[in-house]
Amino acid sequence: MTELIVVVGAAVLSGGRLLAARRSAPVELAGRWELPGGKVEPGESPERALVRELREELGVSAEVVRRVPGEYALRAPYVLRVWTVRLLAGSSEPLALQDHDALRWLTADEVWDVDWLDQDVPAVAEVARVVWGE
Ligand code: 9L3
Ligand code: MG
Repeated sequence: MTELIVVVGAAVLSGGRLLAARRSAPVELAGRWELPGGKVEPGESPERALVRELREELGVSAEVVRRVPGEYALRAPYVLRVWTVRLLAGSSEPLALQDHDALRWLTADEVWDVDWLDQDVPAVAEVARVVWGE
């Protein structure tokens, strides 16, 4: 049996808005929006992976707040799990995009205005529910 590999996704929240990031690669995902993050490395905790991925992908310092319920299927053997995250002081804006080419801070009213990756849609719905009570 193949072990699951967890992909961590960050629901970065600031001032009641959710950060959405538009992927620039690979081509089949480019232009679609996601909760930023990536694969947990062997021996790494998901929380450390989240902090590492946000530093690598966006150039920000962040701390994990709490787990968003649910587990979202990606192409096997990957599954997506999501945490709410806040940026640390002095790190209020992403500095250096690595795997993305645009960012948006979405209000509750705007959350479905971007073309989320199919796999992120149920995760974002759960984030909206826990954050904005929708
Ligand atoms: N993925 C889907 N939704 C997300 C994230 C962070 C990742 N919110 C998918 C895209 C890739 C795989 O998981 O197929 C690994 O992600 P990455 O390491 O390419 O960011
Ligand atoms: Mg990534």
